[in-house]
Amino acid sequence: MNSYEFVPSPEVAAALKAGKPVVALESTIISHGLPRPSNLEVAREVEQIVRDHGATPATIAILDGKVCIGLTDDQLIAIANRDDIAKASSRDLAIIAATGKSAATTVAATAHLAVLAGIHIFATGGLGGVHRGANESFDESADLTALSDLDITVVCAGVKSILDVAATLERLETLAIGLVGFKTTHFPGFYLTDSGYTLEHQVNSADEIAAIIHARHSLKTDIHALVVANPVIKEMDRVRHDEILKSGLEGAAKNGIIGKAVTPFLLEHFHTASEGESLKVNIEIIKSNSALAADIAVAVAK
Ligand code: PSU
Ligand code: MN
Repeated sequence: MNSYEFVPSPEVAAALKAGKPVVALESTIISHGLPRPSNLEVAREVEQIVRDHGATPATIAILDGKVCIGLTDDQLIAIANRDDIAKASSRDLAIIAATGKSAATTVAATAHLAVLAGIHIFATGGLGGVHRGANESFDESADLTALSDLDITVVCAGVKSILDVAATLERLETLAIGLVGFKTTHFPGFYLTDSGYTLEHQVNSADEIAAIIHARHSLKTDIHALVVANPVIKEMDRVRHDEILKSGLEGAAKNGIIGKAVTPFLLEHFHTASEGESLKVNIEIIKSNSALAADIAVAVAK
């Protein structure tokens, strides 16, 4: 017997049953990654973009102990505005669910629940990864280990530029997570179109990615995730970016920010210090990734 409720929304359940394309969307970006009130506007817009591209959006979260695969508008409002929404990685899911609490899900937790629900395409902003100074702090996002174990294709704008990009790329390789650049061989750095690191593989269309997904299945490499790195078109001013990153890292160290608080702290610092420039870029990223994820889901379902 399930001791918790696991409920796809009627829209998502119908799409999955009919074999129609579905795209998973994470909720931590809504609760902890974007400021109010743009977080709710963006969450709604992103769902609409997925629909406009022919797929069904499934924003994933836990509300009052209920595991939700696809949210109603009231539930989106709750994730965006309620003050009791935790940030849940995979390890927190059962604890939040069984104790009747509420949480937004990170990339790791969203991907886990998506696969459990039968959804294999996922759009997010930027993946978590290895933090700068991780050789001492050991701060590496659980996104990486979770994705090494899940059959899912994640569309993202690379990893956040707040991270140690080189170390994250090494970990992606070790963890057998596939990596392709969308129309680029430059690994994107989230707010920046080019992190300075080169990608081995470039793909140019959703159909090409669908072919890779089918081949992954045949070759049984779909036990690990595939990451599609989709660079943002208009990046942040680089000089400003580097200055803000420096002050953000100093602020985090000075204030003793650790664990799951690090990423939200740095993102918030960026949005405030750049007077909204990083926010604009972040919103573009999530919109463009959602559109591409929907195109891929449609191509896979053909
Ligand atoms: N990308 C964004 N905004 C975010 C995140 C990613 O544009 O808020 C979130 C994702 O949920 C990701 C998480 O899984 O940050 C990583 O957190 P951590 O570094 O604590 O693992
Ligand atoms: Mn961390």
